[in-house]
Amino acid sequence: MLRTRGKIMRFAPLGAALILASGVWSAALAQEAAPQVKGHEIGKVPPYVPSMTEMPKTEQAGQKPGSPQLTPEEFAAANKIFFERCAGCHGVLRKGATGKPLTTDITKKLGYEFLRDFINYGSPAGMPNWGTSGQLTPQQIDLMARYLLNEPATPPEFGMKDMMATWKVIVPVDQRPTKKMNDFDLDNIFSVTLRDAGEVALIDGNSKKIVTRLKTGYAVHISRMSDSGRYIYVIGRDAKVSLIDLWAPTPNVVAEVKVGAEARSVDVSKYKGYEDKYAIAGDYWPPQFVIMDGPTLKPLRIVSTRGMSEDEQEYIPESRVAAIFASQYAPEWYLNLKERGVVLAVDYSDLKNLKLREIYAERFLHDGGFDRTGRYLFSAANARNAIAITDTKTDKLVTVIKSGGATPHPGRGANIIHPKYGPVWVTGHLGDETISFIGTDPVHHPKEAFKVVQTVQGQGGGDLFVKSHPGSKHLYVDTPLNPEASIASTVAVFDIADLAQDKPQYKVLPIGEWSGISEGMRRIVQPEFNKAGDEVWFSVWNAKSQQSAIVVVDDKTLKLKAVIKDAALITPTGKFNTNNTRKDVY
Ligand code: DHE
Repeated sequence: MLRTRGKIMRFAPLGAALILASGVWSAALAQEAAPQVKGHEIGKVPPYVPSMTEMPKTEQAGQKPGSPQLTPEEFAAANKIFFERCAGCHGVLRKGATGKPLTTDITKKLGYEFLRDFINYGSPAGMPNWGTSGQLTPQQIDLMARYLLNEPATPPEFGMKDMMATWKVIVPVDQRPTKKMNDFDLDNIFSVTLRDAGEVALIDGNSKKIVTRLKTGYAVHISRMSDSGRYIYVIGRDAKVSLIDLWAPTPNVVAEVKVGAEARSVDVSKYKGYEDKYAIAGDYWPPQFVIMDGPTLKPLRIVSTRGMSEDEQEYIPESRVAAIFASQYAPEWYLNLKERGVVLAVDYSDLKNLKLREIYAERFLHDGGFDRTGRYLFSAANARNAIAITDTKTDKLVTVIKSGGATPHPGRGANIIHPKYGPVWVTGHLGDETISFIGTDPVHHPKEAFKVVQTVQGQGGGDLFVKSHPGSKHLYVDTPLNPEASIASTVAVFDIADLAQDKPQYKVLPIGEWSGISEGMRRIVQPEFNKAGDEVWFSVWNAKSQQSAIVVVDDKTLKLKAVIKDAALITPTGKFNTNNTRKDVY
């Protein structure tokens, strides 16, 4: 199937999750929104809507006169719904992030009826229709509207004592193998997130067989590799970090620790002399990061990320740690601090006298990746439709540019050599069909450097990840969150040479159909190359109760190569090839 231009699919409901609350959730908006509330129907809430999947223990805030009274049982029930369904967008403290602020000065102005209807029907700007989609009952909606008229509850902090209470070394370092004890090609293992099973499956990239499945954190999210390639660090949304030893006869979890109530990111020290020494995890709640001993996960140093926003320089009590990147130039990590819009450089060479450098970038930073040289870091401020570029050699912001589309969502992005513009870093967009190419080479392509040099159209909105490989002549663009099943279950592939044209064609790979699965949305998510760069793996992501799979495509011929199916492959999403993750190949 060839298409010149994708169907333009504005991506209202899901883009919601990442649409910025631009400060004040004003009365004007409320008035405008009210008539649209009724009759606005959207599909089931998609899996991308952020959620606090594990409810932190919270105290009921003091009820003020004039606020609807909630019994302790009602408060507990409402709190659970809020943390599971709402806090990811609106923030734990309800100050707004990707969703509108819901502090009582605002909710009281909006009033009970407006809140009730808004929760019920959702909004075209992205609030899910919790009532009409059948996910919340009318009683629950009534409860949530009353809950929002009360002061927010603050979940507790999570300091060293709490962490130490959860820290377990399952196999002490001196009882671990001193050499590799198996025959697996450890450079070509895929650590596959089985999201709703709270497990990762390690799949041998050569035989395509499941080596083992390991219990990890709840709603497990990403895997990262130690610099030596021996250990995999996995983080769950419940902030549990699991350390997997690939040298064991059958790779196993050798240590674990819970570093907060909610987290999304983990990484390792990669600078010369610090290989495998430290790990770092970034929390959503409490807003902080934790530096751990690499081989045991013993928490060593916790740093709060609360502080001032980069723009108005107002205090932000909830500034979540989104993506983390390890520098090759210095013993440093770069952290995207979401709500503050700060790229934080953390120098790990001296944990006692920790050096932090705050780079003011753009608010609502989320994911991102390096250019192919590893020098320039591209961080997506998705709710601001912007990309902040940091020079990790000089530790300075290069610039912030508009991404060219709505809600950039690169994952790590993709690096290709553009036939006209030289080395470029690529991002797709959650909110529309735009794929943007940004020049990355100020030496040989100074005119193009750090500018969007081209935008092309893919299949539609709902893209999460783009991917290429130095050995590939293709660029893959997924669209798992597009509401149309025909787009969500397929992937667009551009021939890089065709980008020389103004309107390059792309091929559509029917991955969902190739999987042989006929049920469900068959969302195709996260292209990932094998070590050799000649195969691309795609997850066919269905609901927990349905069959899912991994489909492997031959990168040269774009033909189906293999389908990996197993009853245990429950909701596979991210797949982290050990070599490519370790060496930042994307
Ligand atoms: Fe992710 C990366 C946060 C939902 C799959 N996701 C990231 C990163 C962040 C993030 C901050 C970058 C980490 C890094 O590089 O250090 N993700 C969030 C959320 O806050 C969000 C929107 C909502 C939530 O409640 O968690 C969210 N993410 C999802 C999903 O629903 C996905 C599609 C399926 C899943 O397994 O949860 C998903 N996120 C991924 C993947 C990556 C990722 C596969 C890593 C991409 C890579 O190539 O490195």
